[in-house]
Amino acid sequence: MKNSKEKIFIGKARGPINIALIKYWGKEDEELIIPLNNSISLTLDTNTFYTETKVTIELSDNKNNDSSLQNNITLTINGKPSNVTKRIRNIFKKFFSFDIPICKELASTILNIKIESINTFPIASGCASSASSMAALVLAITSALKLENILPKKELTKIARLGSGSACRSILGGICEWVKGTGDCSYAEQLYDNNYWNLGVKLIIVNQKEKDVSSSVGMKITKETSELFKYRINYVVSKNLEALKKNLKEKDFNNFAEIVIKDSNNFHACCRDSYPSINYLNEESDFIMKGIMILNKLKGNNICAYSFDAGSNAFLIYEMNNKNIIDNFFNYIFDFDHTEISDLFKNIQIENNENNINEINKLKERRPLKEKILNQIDFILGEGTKIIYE
Ligand code: 2P0
Repeated sequence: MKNSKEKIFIGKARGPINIALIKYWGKEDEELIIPLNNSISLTLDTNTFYTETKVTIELSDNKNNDSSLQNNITLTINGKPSNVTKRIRNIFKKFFSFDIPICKELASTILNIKIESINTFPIASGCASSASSMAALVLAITSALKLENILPKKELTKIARLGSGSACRSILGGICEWVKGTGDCSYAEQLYDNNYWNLGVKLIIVNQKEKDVSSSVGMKITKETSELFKYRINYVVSKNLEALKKNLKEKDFNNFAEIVIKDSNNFHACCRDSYPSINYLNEESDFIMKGIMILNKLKGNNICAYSFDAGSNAFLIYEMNNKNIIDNFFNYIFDFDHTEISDLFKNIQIENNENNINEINKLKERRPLKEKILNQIDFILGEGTKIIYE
């Protein structure tokens, strides 16, 4: 301890969002954040949407050696002071519990800890801000304590889980599974890296407001009240997990998209079935779902999947070679460009006949006001949370 008087520990990391293909909803253990089911997700790139977190750990001047005194932790998000939650404290506690010299040393010291976080997206709008921020925090602490070559990735996913369940999947890149496990042995693992399958993801933002019911509260209500949810946990999820893994292995996009769409639908049906009923979706979400179902039907196979987290913003998933078709189709039905319908059919390679024209024009008549479509962001798969060395 004598030498550490001079020490100051600084680390920085950038964390991505992830979109669940098979959703996590419901906890077996609230405190340890153990889920009721395994989930699978895509980790997105950090070009536009990310959380960047800097952690500074300093020894406190407080001479009082009473170990019951809590460390002084401050948090700012985009420059504004924010609440330091019990979950954040649990993350630090976990780091200080390891049988590693620096961890043991800090565990017996009173510390001043500063967390400075910046994120680039609307908080609490179903854009997984807690996942990217908790993953970034865990890697920033790892870097500050120089533990990146000591703690295995699997351990880091377990720590991130304590901050927010879905954060464990954001630690890793590509396509990940959060394995429910037992006791404290719940972790995420990579199924495939980000180069395995050339998938793109488009996020269509139709709402930036904070959601009425947080995910943590929502999943508790669903678990306690929804009969349909019992069926999801006992039957639907395991069936979807197995099918999705097969589709991933075979890169079978047609069936992959069907499972992704059905799991999103099933999750939102369980929310609706809760008492009181929870609805994360809105009219614009419905329009986007309908649009994708019509596009897939006219194409004769699924080229685009949709998935909605606990929010009304749509995540569209497609193979990159079909990205232009999806762009053209949505630009047309949202009325964002002045394409003639005959040109649209050429662009999206669909037969230009009366039935198809009617179907698309009927859909377009129901389009949301342009100002309801707030933003569209294109992603590819990313590499997971990265330490930033300065
Ligand atoms: C998911 N969601 O798998 C699901 C789908 C939302 C819908 O994980 O209480 O913020 O921190 O563990 O991780 C959102 O829940 O909840 C979420 P906590 P979290 O991505």
